[in-house]
Amino acid sequence: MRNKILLLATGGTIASQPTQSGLAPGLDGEALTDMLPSGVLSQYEITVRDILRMDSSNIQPEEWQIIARHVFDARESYDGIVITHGTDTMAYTAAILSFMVQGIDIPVVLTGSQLPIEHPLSDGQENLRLALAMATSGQRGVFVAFNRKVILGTRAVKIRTTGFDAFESVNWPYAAQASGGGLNINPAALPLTGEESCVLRDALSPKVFLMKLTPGVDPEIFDALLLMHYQGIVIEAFGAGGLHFVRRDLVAKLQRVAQAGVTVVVCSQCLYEPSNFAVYEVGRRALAQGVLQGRDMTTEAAVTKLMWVLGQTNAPDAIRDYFEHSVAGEVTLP
Ligand code: ASN
Repeated sequence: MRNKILLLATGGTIASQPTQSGLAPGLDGEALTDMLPSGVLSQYEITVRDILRMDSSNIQPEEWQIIARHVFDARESYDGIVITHGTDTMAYTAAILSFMVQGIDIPVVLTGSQLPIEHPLSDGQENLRLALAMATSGQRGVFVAFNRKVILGTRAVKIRTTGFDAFESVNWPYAAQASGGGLNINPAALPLTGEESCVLRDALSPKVFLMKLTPGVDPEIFDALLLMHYQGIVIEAFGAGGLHFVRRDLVAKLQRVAQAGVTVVVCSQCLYEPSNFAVYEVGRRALAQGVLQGRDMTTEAAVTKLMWVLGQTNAPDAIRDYFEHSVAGEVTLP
């Protein structure tokens, strides 16, 4: 029996065509699957649904909720779901979906390409084939399939603007890799899942700001964020975990931010390895203000997790508890 796959098309470069104003998504999901060889297509029973037609730079929390709803509603009717999506914000969509449909018991696989699928050198067909293979693997969870590698949805980061090797699995092994031996799944890289059934938890707060520190940044920038009613701030701090308090005292400002009820999560500007703000004085002083540690989370996972957590609760203890647990494989705890 052929595997039943739902393909949710959302646009992106894979579906793009040249227009007078530049590349823009034009192809629907049917046109994407038509680009695959008939021998590949004959192995699946694919249902196509065009849910968005956007460059992923335009995909925002409202679109995440649309995608999550489609995934949730379809989960019992298909063996797997493939989502074609632009690469630019695919890692954010993959991370937030991992939180919103946690516990889903089929594979949900995002893919796209660096060149439009109609381009003679496109990576689109290959990525789509990989996504279809992963979608029939029976492995539960949300994944990104790209360039013969499959990455857990909460660990993907886009690292290249044009190279076909556009995504990396950060601080986590690949969930699967395609080779001459077929699709090799790495069970150790799959999310730990309980037996709980999947519930759609798509509430979130879009009022989360990401701040990348630069030496000498003026602490008053936080006052502006308070005035704009931000509820959460992710700080990409320096190295293993530090921020400046000499002359420009970010630590004192964090105290004000905490008093205003804003949740702050600190992580590192370094892409690889965990941060630990308990090591240096410049980090410990921040921790003393009640900030939460992002540890080895990617920025994409930290930002979307904070948005999602703030949609679930506004109780400080409950928020802290979420950050002391892994919801969908996004963090390695000590
Ligand atoms: N701008 C495109 C997008 O994210 C980039 C891509 O898909 N390669 O929609």
